[in-house]
Amino acid sequence: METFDSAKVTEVALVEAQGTNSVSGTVKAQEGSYMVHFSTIPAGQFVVRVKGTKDSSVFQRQSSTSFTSSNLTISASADSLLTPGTPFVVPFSVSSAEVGVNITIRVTNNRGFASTFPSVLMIDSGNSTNGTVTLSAPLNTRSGSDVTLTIEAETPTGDDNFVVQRFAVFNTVTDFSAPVCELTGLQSNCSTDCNSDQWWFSARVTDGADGTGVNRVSLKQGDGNFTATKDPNNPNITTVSYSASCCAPSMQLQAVDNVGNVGTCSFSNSSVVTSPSSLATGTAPSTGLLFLNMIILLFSYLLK
Ligand SMILES: [Ca+2]
Repeated sequence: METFDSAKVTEVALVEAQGTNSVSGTVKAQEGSYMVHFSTIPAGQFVVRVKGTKDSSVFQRQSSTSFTSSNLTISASADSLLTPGTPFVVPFSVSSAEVGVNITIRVTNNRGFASTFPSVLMIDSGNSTNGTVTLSAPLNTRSGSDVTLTIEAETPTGDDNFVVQRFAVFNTVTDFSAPVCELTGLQSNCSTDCNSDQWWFSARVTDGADGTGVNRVSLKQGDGNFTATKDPNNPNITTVSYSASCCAPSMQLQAVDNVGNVGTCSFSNSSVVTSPSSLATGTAPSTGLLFLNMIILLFSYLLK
């Protein structure tokens, strides 16, 4: 164990993760480090607790990683800060008393971030082998949150062990709002025979003044004729138009900004509804739109 400046380690114990039993070790100070000897180690998972003194006050630390007694060991180390949008590489090392065996690797994280890793590692000579886990956090992951990564290794005979690492998320992106939709035109001449009639609308999709911009707009629900084009005069605006049979009076579109915030907007031949996910900077329907809706409602009422 490495020393810290003026700190003095007085007690090191292995504490059962599930339970209260602990095993104290014999601490022996060596040059710049401490050697701790344990006569036995707990069965199952345990953590390492260190007590000592620093500047005449008492301190206590506990390992964030739990261990299990096993012939297989796994260790990992990486930067403690993870930046979303940048692949985050966690090198790890597996060693075993057995040689010439395939070690199965399993990797999970509590945030559901995408990860890549070797599913099998071969220990041939030297009793150890290395691998890397690459974690990819979406660009719109908030700063200040953290992620817990678990890397587990298992031998063909069922001997297994794991290492747990926690990383803080640091993000310079501040756009957490989905794009919003604004109705710009609506025509709905739907009679009682919906088969012979069409409805049509146009809308503007924007990501707000502080947004990262609209990346893509797609049809999520509906089988009408859908187009989405970036305004040639203003790249911050995507113009959408949609026409469909009056027998299919509603549709949904999905708009994604440049950091992956997803908004859903719903439109129908009589009104416009935006979902909560795109309401962050949403605009209320304009008076003109309300007036138009009233005419449509009146129109459909008269037709009944
Ligand atoms: Ca945005």
